[in-house]
Amino acid sequence: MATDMAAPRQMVLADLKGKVDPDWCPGCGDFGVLAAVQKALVDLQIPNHRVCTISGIGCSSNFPGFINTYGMHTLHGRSLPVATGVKLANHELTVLVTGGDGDGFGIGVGHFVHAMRRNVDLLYIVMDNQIYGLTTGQTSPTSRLGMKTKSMPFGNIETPINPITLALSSGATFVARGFSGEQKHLTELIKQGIQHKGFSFLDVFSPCVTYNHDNTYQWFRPRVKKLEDDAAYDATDWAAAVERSLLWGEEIPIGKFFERTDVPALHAAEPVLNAGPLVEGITRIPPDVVQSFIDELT
Ligand SMILES: Cc1ncc(C[n+]2csc(CCOP(=O)(O)OP(=O)(O)O)c2C)c(N)n1
Ligand code: SF4
Repeated sequence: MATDMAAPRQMVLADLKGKVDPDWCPGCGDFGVLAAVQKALVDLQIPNHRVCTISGIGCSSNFPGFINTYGMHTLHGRSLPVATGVKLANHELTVLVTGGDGDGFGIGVGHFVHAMRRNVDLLYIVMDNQIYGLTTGQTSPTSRLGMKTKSMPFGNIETPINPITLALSSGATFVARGFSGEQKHLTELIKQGIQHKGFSFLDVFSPCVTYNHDNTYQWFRPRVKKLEDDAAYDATDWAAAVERSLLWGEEIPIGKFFERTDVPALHAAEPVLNAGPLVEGITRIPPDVVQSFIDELT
C-alpha cells in the first residue's frame, strides 16, 4: 500500500551531541564513557526523545548536560531514586543513570542496594575513578588501601568497597565492568546493559588524570583481561561471577560477569502498570478536569 509518510530518519552521532561541551580535564576517562554511550544509542537506533539520562553530583555526574537526551542533574547520591520514579512514570523510556564512585558507593550506596533488589529496569553506569574528582581529590569508597590523597595524606586506612561483589550480592540481574580505554568493548557492554530487562550495573574504570596518579590508563592497560576471551567462563553462573569479582591485582577482569533474565523488572511486576505507562494515563484525563485543575491553581 502506498503511503506518503516519510520513513523515520536514521539517528546519527551528531543528534546526541549536547548543547554544552564537556568541561572535563583533557584526558579524563569520562570522555570515553560519553562517546561509548552515544555510539551505543546510535547502534541500537534508540531515538533521543525516548532516552532520559539522570545523574547525581560530581565531574561524572555532569554527563546529562553533555548529551542530547532528556535528562536530570539531581542531588549527590540521589540519582537512583529519581530514576526509579522516572521509569515507573514512563516505563517505555530508556533510562540511563550516570555518576561517580563517591556518588554511587558513598552517599548513595543505600539507594544502590535497594534499586538492585527491586530490579528497576535501567542502566547504571558508574565512572569509577577511585577518587572524588569534583571536590579536588579526596579518598572515595573505591580508593585502594594505602593510597595517598588530599584527605588521607598518610595513606588510605579504609578497606575499599568491591562494587561488583556488592552488586552480585544485592540481586542485580546484569553486572559488568568496562574500561574507558577499551571503547569497542565498553560500547558493547552498554548496548547489552540497555537491552537487558532489569537492573544493569556497569562499573567503568574511568581514570581521573588530575587527582588519581595511581590508577592511570598505563596502570590498567596491562592488567585488564576480558571475561569474553575466556571460552570457559559462564556468565549465568552466579558463584563463578562472585569468584571472578574478587580478582584484583596483576589481573583484573572486565566484561560481563553475570546476567539472569528470569526476574521480572519492577514495573513489570506492578499490576497497575499493565494498562500502559502512567504518563499516557495522565493524557487520558478529560479536558474539563484538566481545566478545573488549572482554574484551581491560577
Ligand atoms: C549532600 C552533598 N554532600 C557532599 C557534596 C560534595 N560533593 C560534590 S561531588 C562529591 C564527590 C565527587 O566524587 P564522585 O562522585 O566519585 O564523582 P567524580 O567527581 O569523581 O566524577 C562530593 C563529596 C555535595 N555536593 N552534596
Ligand atoms: S578532576 Fe578528574 S574526574 Fe574531574 S574532570 Fe578532571 S580528570 Fe575528570
